[in-house]
Amino acid sequence: MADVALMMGSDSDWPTLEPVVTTLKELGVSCAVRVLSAHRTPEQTREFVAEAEKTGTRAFICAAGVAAHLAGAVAAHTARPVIGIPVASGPLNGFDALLSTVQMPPGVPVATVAINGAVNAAVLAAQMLATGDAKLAARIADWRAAQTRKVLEKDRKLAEKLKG
Ligand code: RP5
Repeated sequence: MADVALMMGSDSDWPTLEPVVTTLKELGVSCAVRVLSAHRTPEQTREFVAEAEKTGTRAFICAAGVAAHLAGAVAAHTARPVIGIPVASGPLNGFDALLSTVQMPPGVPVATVAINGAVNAAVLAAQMLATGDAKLAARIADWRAAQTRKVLEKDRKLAEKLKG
């Protein structure tokens, strides 16, 4: 049983999506990873969503490029939260995937992050799960505090460099 399922339209999307897995790991959220396509494996996609729901998956992250219908197709099969990542592949560099992912009809939402927005998809999924999990909420707060410290450190280093 994994809390989150990451689904991608092709293994060629994986390098863009690896940060989903590393970020969820940092936050202590378990994740199943599958290559499944809305167009090329429609039946297996539907079956996986049903199985994942049965075994307790609480959110789906779906990533695809070009005619990116995976997130929408998954959202059609589940009432659990679906987060879409448009992937920059193909001649339009992800603009096609962005529109295909974000422009869902009313009643079947896909929470769409930026093109290639792997880290934000993971953080958003964790934040959704954290609404009912105080320990996870605390881990997210720590993670964000670490991020703040990193930015402040960069600010300090740049100021030092400019001083001369
Ligand atoms: C999309 O087509 C995939 O999500 C990928 O971004 C793109 C290219 O797929 P491959 O030809 O590499 O399998 O469905």
